[in-house]
Amino acid sequence: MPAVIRHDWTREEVLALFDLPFPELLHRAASVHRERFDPTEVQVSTLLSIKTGGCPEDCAYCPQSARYDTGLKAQKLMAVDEVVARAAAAKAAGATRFCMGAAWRSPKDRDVAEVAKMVGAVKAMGLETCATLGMLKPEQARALKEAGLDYYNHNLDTAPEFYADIIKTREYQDRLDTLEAVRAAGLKTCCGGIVGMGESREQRAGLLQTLANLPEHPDSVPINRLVQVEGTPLHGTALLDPFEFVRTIAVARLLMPASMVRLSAGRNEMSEELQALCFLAGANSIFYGEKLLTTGNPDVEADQALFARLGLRPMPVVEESRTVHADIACAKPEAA
Ligand code: SAM
Ligand code: DTB
Ligand code: SF4
Repeated sequence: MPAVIRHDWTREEVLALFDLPFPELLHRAASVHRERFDPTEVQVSTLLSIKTGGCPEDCAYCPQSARYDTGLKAQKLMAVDEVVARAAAAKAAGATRFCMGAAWRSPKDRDVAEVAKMVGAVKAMGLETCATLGMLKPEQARALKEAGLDYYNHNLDTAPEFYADIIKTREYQDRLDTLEAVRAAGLKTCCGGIVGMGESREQRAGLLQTLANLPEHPDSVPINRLVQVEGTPLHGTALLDPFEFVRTIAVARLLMPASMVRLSAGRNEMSEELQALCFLAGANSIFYGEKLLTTGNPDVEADQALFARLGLRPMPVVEESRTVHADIACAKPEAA
C-alpha cells in the first residue's frame, strides 16, 4: 500500500524527518519514490524567459527585479513565432514540457491574451505547457486553461515566517490566492521554493510543511537552490551544506509522495555526484536546456551523458492516469 497522502503535517513531524540519520532518510525517501514512480525516469522541462527583467517586485534573490543592478538587459514580451521556434528546439532536444516565464508582478489582460496564443501554439506541437507570469486573477487563470495551459508555476518561495525577509512587495496570502485561482480553473499546479537563502532548517521544514498542507499537493514541486547573482541582496549568502539540500529533497518526497519533485535552479553549481544523490532521494524532474530564465543550466549534452551514466531516462508525458492514481491515494487515512 503506497504511503498515504496527508495534508496535516506538523512542524515537529517534518523536523523529525530532517533529523533522521542520512542513510535512514534516503532509504525512506527512495522507498516512497518507488511506490508510485519508476525511479529510473526523470521528467524534463525546458524554460524560456518570454519577458525578461524590469520587474517592479523586490524579491531579494531575483536578478530580474528592476530594483537591483544586476547588469541584466530588460526585454519586452517575445513574439509568438519566436516562442514557437524555441519550443520546437526544446522538443527536438527531448523536452516534454515547455515552461514560459515572465518577469511580471501580475500580467495585464492583454498580456494574458498574448501568452494564450503562445500556449495554444506550443500545446499543438505535442508539448505539455507551463507558464509562470506572477499573480493571476481567477478569470485570467480560466483564459489560460482554455488556451491549452496544463500547469501554472507559482512558488511559495519560503516559510511563512521567513517570507518578509525576502519579499516585501506582496504577501504570502497573495500567493495562496493565486494558487487557489489556478486550482479552481482546473490547471495543474507547479509550486515550490528556494533554499539556501539564509533560512534555518526549521524554516526549510516550514516551506515543505506549507506545501504539503495545501488543499491539494502541487503536481510539481520545484526545489530551487539559490543561484547567487551579483547585485541582488542575497548575493554572498553563506552556502547551504549540500547534504542539507539532499535532505530537503528527501523530505519533500516523503511529504508529497505522488508529486514530481524537481531538482530545479542551482544544478549548474552542483557536482554530478550531488545531483545523483538528489535523484536517489526522490527527485524525478529537472529543468533541461542551457538556460533557466536568465542564468545558466547544464548543457544538454552534459545532462544526456549524466543520464546515460546513471541509467536514467526521460519520463514520457504523463497522462491523466497519474492523477487518478493520486486520487485513489487521497482516501482518508483511517480508510487506508
Ligand atoms: N515573476 C513571476 C513570479 O515571481 O512568480 C514568475 C517568474 S519568477 C523568476 C519564478 C521563480 O523563480 C521564483 O518564484 C523563484 O522561486 C525562482 N527564482 C528566481 N530567481 C532565482 C534565483 N536566483 N535562484 C533560485 N530561484 C530563483
Ligand atoms: C522555478 O521554481 N524555478 C524556475 C521556474 N520555476 C520558473 C526559475 C529559476 C530561475 C533562476 C534564476 C534565473 O535564471 O533567472
Ligand atoms: Fe519579479 Fe518574479 Fe523576479 Fe519576483 S521572482 S522580482 S516577481 S520576476
